[in-house]
Amino acid sequence: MHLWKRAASVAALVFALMCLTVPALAAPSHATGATVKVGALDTLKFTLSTKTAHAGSVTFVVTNKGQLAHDFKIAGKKTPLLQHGKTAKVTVSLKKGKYPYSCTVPGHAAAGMKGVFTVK
Ligand SMILES: [Cu+2]
Repeated sequence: MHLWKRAASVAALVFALMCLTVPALAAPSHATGATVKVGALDTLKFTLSTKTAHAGSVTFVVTNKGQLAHDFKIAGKKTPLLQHGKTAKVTVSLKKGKYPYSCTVPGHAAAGMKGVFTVK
């Protein structure tokens, strides 16, 4: 009786661990590529949901959370100029390396609206 209870709780623990680890293991195997959420702010900064990805297709979903117009440029591609509240996607195929990104509105990158995205 006591042993059975113990076995049951171990099984429950193993199941709980599997639930935690399986999505983490499954994520990189998706061939569809990574998605990065980008927020453009009037403080002339970008927020990125992650600054790293594995090599392959990476889609940047860029939302302008500011009042000013902003865009997002990376690896030779960029979103249209986004007005307040607008969202656009840019998908690039990236190899291992470092990719600078920036806002191309004059003065914005110089003021800090830029960064580096790392592909592993
Ligand atoms: Cu900008």
